[in-house]
Order: sequence, then structure tokens, then C-alpha cells
Amino acid sequence: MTNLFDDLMFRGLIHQQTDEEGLKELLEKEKISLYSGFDPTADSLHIGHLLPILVLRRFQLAGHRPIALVGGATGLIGDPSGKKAERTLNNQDIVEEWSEKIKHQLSRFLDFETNENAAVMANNYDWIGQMNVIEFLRDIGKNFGINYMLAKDTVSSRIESGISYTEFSYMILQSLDFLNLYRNNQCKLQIGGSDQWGNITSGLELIRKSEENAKAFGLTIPLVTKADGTKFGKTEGGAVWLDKEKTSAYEFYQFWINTDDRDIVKYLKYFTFLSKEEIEELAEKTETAPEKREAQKRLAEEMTYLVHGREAYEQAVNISRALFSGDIKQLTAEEVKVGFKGVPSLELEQTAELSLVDVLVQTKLSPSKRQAREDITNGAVYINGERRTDISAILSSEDRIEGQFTVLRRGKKKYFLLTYK
Ligand code: 383
Repeated sequence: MTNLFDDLMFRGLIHQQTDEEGLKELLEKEKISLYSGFDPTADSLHIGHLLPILVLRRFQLAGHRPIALVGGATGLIGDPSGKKAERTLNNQDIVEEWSEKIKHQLSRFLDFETNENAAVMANNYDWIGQMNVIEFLRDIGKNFGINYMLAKDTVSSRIESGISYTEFSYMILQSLDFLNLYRNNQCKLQIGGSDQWGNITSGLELIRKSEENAKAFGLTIPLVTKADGTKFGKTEGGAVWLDKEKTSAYEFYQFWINTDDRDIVKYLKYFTFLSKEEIEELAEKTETAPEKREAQKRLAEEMTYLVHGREAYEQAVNISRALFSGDIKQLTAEEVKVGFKGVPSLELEQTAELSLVDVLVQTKLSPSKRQAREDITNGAVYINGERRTDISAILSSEDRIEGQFTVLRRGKKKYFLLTYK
């Protein structure tokens, strides 16, 4: 296997480092512990969290020990990094519930069983939750000069618009985590997105002031950008979540399939564990036969497989194929539900026996009965992917997939879903 550092370089995964030479030397010399933190600000992680998680995994595959930290305490405070406005505070019991979910999600990506360098899960509530104010201000606060804190981007950018003492203090808590993990887990490196640079370096500052001859490091990962200038990880439906109840495996698969040719090589390097050779081969295919979208298919496969597993990946491919070819009949009811999420729908009585003409009008697929008849005779109307040309057709139970859905289509892409009570 290639050297970890060279691999990270090749993939473009390093944005800033506090001491490049020093870290390179350290990684060659010994296996280290490193950490990255995730605040429970929602009930699921999203695609924006993937890069640091996967970098932790890259370190683990190279023999180092990753520590995944859930911010049970910091999630109660709110990181101002990258935020233009003050966050609203979430209730304690909600944050606790979200912490558990996020812990569970994180655990999928790292190996907690392996002998030598098993991953560690940490929650900063364990050491911050019980800390008292006097201890906090005397032992920790004394190490932070106000000028130093005010000079941080995350604070200085908010002086005008306003920042509470609560969010202002956030960096102290994250610094305390680093010091704590440095002392108790021999953790020598913290990684994070580029938005975390300020918090990471203030942690190093605290370690330097608190420990004699301390040597610790910080490394940030670039912000994922898109060639078209829009924000990465957002679709019309909002964020792309890692929880498949929030973003189905099919939607997740589609997200990656839709990657722009101009971004594809970068994303293959960032997100997959494919080798340099495999990536170069896919880059070549994008050059010579972009219409085949081989690289996009491979990226979507790798990612869906990694996040949702084999079965979900196969289901996503099956749905995509059926929607592309129009062969809806071969889908299961579950697949129809997932594949047609967001498509307009209507719930009918179990006993409903409606004429196709009436249904077309009722669902507004056709503007009038006359037009509906014309659409049918013209061959523009499909039921579960099969063309229907009989204007006197009645929709019966045979037109229901597993008794639950009927997929109507008019023309090339106007879909409507009928469900039954
Ligand atoms: C808390 C306590 C620590 C170390 C880190 C934290 C969390 C950190 C933060 N991170 C973001 C988050 O939680 O807010 N203060 O949503 C995101 N991260 C990672 C990465 C990223 C950052 O979880 O850039 C994207 O995913 O660092 O925005 O002791």
C-alpha cells in the first residue's frame, strides 16, 4: 500500500497543516491516535460530514487509531464556525437523543473490533458535563487571552452582527477536548473541515501552554466545491442525509450519479478508496466516452455500498434502471414507494374502480376528458410502464403493484402515483 501521507496528498485531502514536516515524520515513526468531532445538531449526519469520517478511516487503514468524538456537550453550546448568525439552542434531551443516533452512524465507518488499533468512541459530555464554573474559569479560561480569541475568524466575523458569550466560548470547550484526549488517549492530531482551523489551533495553543514539551498537530480537509458554483451536498429536497429514512438509498445513489464530469475525478479521489490506477482509468473513460457515465456509476456504487450496504445499493440500481427504461412492472411495492417519493399522488378507496379517462382528468395528467381520450388513443398513456390504448379501460386491482400502487404516466415524464387506503 502507498504511504498514507502521499495518498492524502494525491487525493487532495489536505487543506492546511500546523506542521507538515513534523507530522510527516511522526507518522513515519509511529502509529498515533487522532480525532475528529461531530456535534449533534440534527438527528443524522449528512454528506458534508463524510470526508472527515473517511479520512479517519484512511488513518485507521494505515494502522493509526481513530477517535470519533460526539459533541454531547459542545452540541449544547453551538459552534459559531462558518455560521453567520447565532444558533438557537436545542433541548438537552433532544441533544442526548441525537448524540446516540450520530454515535450509531459513526460506528459504521470505523472498526471498533480490530486488535491493534481499534477505533474509540468518545463523548465530550463525559468531561465537560460535570465541570464546574470555578474550575473552568481558573484552570482553562486563564490560558485564553481575549485578544487571541477576538482575532479568530469565527469571532471577528461576527463582531458586527453579534455573538453571544456562549458561542464566543465554544473554542475553549473544543480546546479542552483536545487537551483531554492528548492527556488521556495520547491523541496527537485533530482533523476537521477547513471551518475548524480556528478551533483546532486554539486547542494546540492550550496543549502547548498546559503540557511541557508537548507536540501535537492539526490538519484540515478542504471544503468540497462544485464546478457549477452551487453548494455541495444540497439537492432541491435539502441536505443529503446519511440516514436512509431521511434520504433514501435511491436518492443517495442518484445524488452521486448526477455528479458533473468536471467534478468526478476530484470526488473519486476524495470519497472512494479506489486506487490511483483505478481512478486514472475512470478519468480516461470520462474523457473518451462521457455519455456512458462510467465514473459516475462507479462513484455512486462505491458510496451507496459504503453508506447503505449491498442490498440497498442493488435496490437503488434496480429502481434507477426501471425508471430509465420505463419498466415499472418489475419493481416491488417498496421500490415503487422509494422511487416515486415526491411524485404527485392520490389515495383511492380499496374498492375504487375508475375509468382511465376519469383518472387522467382527476389527477390533472390530462386537462379534459376530450384530451384524455386523445392522449390514450395517441399512445401517450402508460400504466405501470405499459402503454394503454383502450379508451374504455377501467383501472382494476390487476393494475396495482402488490395491491398498493398504480403508476400512471403521460408522455415522456409526467408521472402520477395512485395509492389505496
Ligand atoms: C466538537 C468538539 C470537538 C471537536 C469538534 C467538534 C465539532 C466541531 C463542528 N464540526 C462540524 C459539525 O459537528 O462543529 N466544532 O457539524 C463539522 N464536522 C466535520 C468537519 C466539518 C465540520 O463534524 O468541516 C464537516 O464535518 O470538521 O463543519 O472536540
